Amino acid sequence: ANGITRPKGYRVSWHYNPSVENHHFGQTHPMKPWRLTLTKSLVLSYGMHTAMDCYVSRPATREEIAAFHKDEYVDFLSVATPQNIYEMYPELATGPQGFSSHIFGVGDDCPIFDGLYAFCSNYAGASIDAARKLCNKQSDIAINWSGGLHHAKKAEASGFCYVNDIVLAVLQLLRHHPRVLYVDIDVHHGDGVEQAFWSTDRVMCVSFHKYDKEVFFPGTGPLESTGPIHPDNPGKNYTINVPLSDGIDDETYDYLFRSVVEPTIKTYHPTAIVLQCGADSLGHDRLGCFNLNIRGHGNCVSFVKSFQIPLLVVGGGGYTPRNVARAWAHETSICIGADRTLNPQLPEYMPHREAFRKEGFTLFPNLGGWRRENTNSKQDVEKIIRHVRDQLAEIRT
Ligand code: ZL4
Ligand code: CA
Ligand code: ZN
Repeated sequence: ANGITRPKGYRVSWHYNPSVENHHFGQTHPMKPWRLTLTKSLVLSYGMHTAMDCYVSRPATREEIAAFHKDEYVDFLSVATPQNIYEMYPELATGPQGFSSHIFGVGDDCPIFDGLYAFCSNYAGASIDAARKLCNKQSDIAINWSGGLHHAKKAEASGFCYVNDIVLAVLQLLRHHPRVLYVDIDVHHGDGVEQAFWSTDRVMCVSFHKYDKEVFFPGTGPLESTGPIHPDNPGKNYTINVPLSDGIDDETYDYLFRSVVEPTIKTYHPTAIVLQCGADSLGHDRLGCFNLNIRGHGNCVSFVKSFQIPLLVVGGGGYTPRNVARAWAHETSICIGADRTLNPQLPEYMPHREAFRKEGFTLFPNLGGWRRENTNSKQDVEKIIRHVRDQLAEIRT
């Protein structure tokens, strides 16, 4: 009745534990788990769940989290509460306005909130479950919109990320897959994933991001940062960074994305791909500075999907909740092959429909041409493409 059919010939799974919605970083903190509630609302109201294998994911175990994170850090995350944190670390009480401490990265960006460990283990468990579905070939595309927290380090929370579910999922994929490609379209640099796999040629990391050292978080990811310098290090040239300036539009992004990702896949021959779909690269994002529309963002998913390589799709940033939900619902429809049949007007009856009133209840509001113009010149773009082409020539064996 809703026009959604199961995809013929391939399987899509959706991994989610609604308990992640119950956690709050704090009143004015930009990270709102509410965006996940809205995403779920759209996915279910469009009837897209009928085209996927839907799993309520289980929390990641301590051991699974410790596959990447340091034991002391996992211990810390599992016991820290807003009540005991100042007793354990009195230094935290004296931090200045806008700080990040040296105590496992805790601070304004990464506060200790009630149920923090349950939140972390649940979003991480969903990514690990999704990776397992790909490994045992029960899914061709596995989706976890609550994951994609790419900044978390081995023993440090960073940029709203505590546990790096992407690294954990990639480690799972590496048990069965010789080469994993990681592609990151969040407006921020995927530094945590890059750092974790810096010295290996079994994972190739590609991040597109706004780059302005010392001004835009996290300040890493220049074009020249391509892996270890030492010629004997296997990771040399297995990192690709695409630094961008404000205001990039759909057309420029699409051209650049295709020009980087296609030769990367054709050179590296990944046997699995992880796509981080951070929605803060959309126009009108509270923290972002790009001008992408929902369709422009979604074109990246369509393009990666077209290679028909086992694909793990995760969320990430995204700070204007209604647009995050629009983007991830649209991208779910791309994964199940229903993007052409989905009604661009939102379902008449659905939970939280009012949240979408401002742009007139459409899935595709105009998010371009906002706040800032495109400051990425044709020359900047061509320079990036040449640099990537030369870099890939180095790894061709
Ligand atoms: C906030 O209003 O650039 C945190 C963070 C908390 C509530 C009240 C505290 C007020 C904006 C951001 C003081 C806040 C000062 N509250 C925050 C260098 C900074 C130090 C911390 O999408 N201050 C750090 C992180 C980035 C910095 C971006 C993106 C994650 C992802 C994947 C992470 N950190 C300067 C900022 C607020 C806050 C308002 C904020 N933090 C905006 N940008 C940052 O890539 C999920
Ligand atoms: Ca990125
Ligand atoms: Zn981001």
